[in-house]
Amino acid sequence: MSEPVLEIPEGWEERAVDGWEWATLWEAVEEGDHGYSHDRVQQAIDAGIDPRVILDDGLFPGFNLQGDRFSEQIIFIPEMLITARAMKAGLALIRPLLAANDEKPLGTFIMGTVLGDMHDIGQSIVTIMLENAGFNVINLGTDVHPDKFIETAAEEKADMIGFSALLSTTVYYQKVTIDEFEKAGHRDKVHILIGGAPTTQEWADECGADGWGRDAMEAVKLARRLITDQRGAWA
Ligand code: B12
Repeated sequence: MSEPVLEIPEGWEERAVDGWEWATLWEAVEEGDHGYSHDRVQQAIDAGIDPRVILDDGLFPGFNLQGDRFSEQIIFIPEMLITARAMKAGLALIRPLLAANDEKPLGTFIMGTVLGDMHDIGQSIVTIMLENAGFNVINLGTDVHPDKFIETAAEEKADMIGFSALLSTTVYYQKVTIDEFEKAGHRDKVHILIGGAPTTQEWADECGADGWGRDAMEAVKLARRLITDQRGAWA
């Protein structure tokens, strides 16, 4: 077992502004200081730093360091949770900037983490990127029951749905939820995308999804490609 180290993003100085430093934010996210994380991200926004740069260079290094420690069982749920909270305090400020888009939405996308799974950082980032790309995204949060996905998709006449899962035990619910759409007679009305670290293209094929996104950028590319193919109409 190797001790995880902070991975400093290469070339971060060129992407920030003169005299800027990220070290205090890396440390704040690592230590779960959500108040500082919020304030430092606000300062970065005020200084005119690109929100994507704030996410990648400012917020992720400390989060990834703690994530690696969590995976190695050097830290446990309480520490990981406070780091996640600090990450989300920063994400909340970046979100409206990335999503500022007044044009007619490309389509309605329902996003959620499947039943039994509480992980939401990855799907929140995908949500932000989809909003930024022009989708109207309704995020149902975590631990979402298949019925809730179906009910919301019907209410909102969704074009696309995304199921996130981070646990090898919950990826199964991606298939269960897809099967429930089939049983309810709605499967042909929506494009279904899946994602989350343990998922693969093979799993997407096996569980009957229309696509798999390795990361947020791929999710956006996929959604933009699929939206051009109209599905059956909602009643
Ligand atoms: C943060 C975290 C937590 C936090 C979650 C906080 C939160 N609000 O999300 C807390 C502490 C609550 C937690 C709890 C647990 N966790 Co946890 N957690 C993690 C950790 C460190 C990071 C996950 C993360 O946010 N990654 C960063 C994001 C950006 O990546 P991502 O989610 O993969 O998302 C990207 C892509 O996958 C994709 N994507 C994601 N969703 C979607 C959806 C669609 C539609 C598309 C197209 C793409 C897409 O785009 C995203 C952005 O690029 C990982 C380990 C790791 N280093 O990954 C473990 C990890 C996922 N957890 C794990 C475990 C075991 C647990 C617990 C069971 C621990 C326990 N003993 O109780 C509980 C389960 C609770 C539950 N029922 O869900 C294991 C899972 C092992 C497995 N294979 O099943 C991991 C891998 C750690 C490990 N190695 O042991 N965890």
